[in-house]
Amino acid sequence: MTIGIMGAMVEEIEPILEYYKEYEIVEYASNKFFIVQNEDKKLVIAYSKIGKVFASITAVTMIEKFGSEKILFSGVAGAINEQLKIGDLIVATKLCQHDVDITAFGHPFGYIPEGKVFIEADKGLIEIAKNVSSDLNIELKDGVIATGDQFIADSAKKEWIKNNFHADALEMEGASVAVVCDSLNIPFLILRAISDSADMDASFSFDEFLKTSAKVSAEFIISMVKKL
Ligand code: OS5
Repeated sequence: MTIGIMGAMVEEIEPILEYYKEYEIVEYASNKFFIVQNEDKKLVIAYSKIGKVFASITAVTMIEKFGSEKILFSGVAGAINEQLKIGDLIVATKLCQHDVDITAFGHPFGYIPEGKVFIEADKGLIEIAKNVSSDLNIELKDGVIATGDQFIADSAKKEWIKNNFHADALEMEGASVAVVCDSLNIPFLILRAISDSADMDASFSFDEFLKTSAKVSAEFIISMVKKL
């Protein structure tokens, strides 16, 4: 089985590459893909670069060029739900694009004709994540993740996203990976560990906790791969 594992920033995949140690590097579409042969599984690991467009390119490439049959995303996120603290893990049950706005034509925020506001993640992969969390006694929350091409560092913007989409966390790539995988019928899971609270302190918190929170998420993904 071929599994795609992606992050947006190098810090989000570095702990995974350090764990597997040996890989072949294939350069394609202005990106590097790290290929690991792990017993019976082939892993295709990459960081996309930040945002929905780069994440979409990477997800499509993992599927169409490298034959990934499942996609796992590992990274960090800003918390919306006040119960989510720095380092806490959240797996997306469904994802939306908070920056899509064609409301001038009477559509709801986040809606594109012939698309959907929310895309559900694969229930089987979420179930495996829950089993890993209980086996390892690691707390794993689930909830709605909102994605947009904006680093949110403003309580009013965060509140708007919370009220419109009932989102628990926000980031800049997950929903685009969801759109790609949903369109191509590929099961996917979006896992994030909290790096900040998307408020006025977000950039400082992000800089402080990017590496540690990214590692929390990456280590969980490594445990999940063993169960696939
Ligand atoms: O990938 C982006 C989304 N990530 C999740 C996230 C988030 N998203 C939105 N709002 C928040 N409050 C969020 N908290 C966590 C994280 C990431 C955010 S964008 C960070 C950009 C930081 C940066 N800019 N330049 N560099 C780093 C240096 C650099 C230089 C060369 C190559 C790459 C990076």
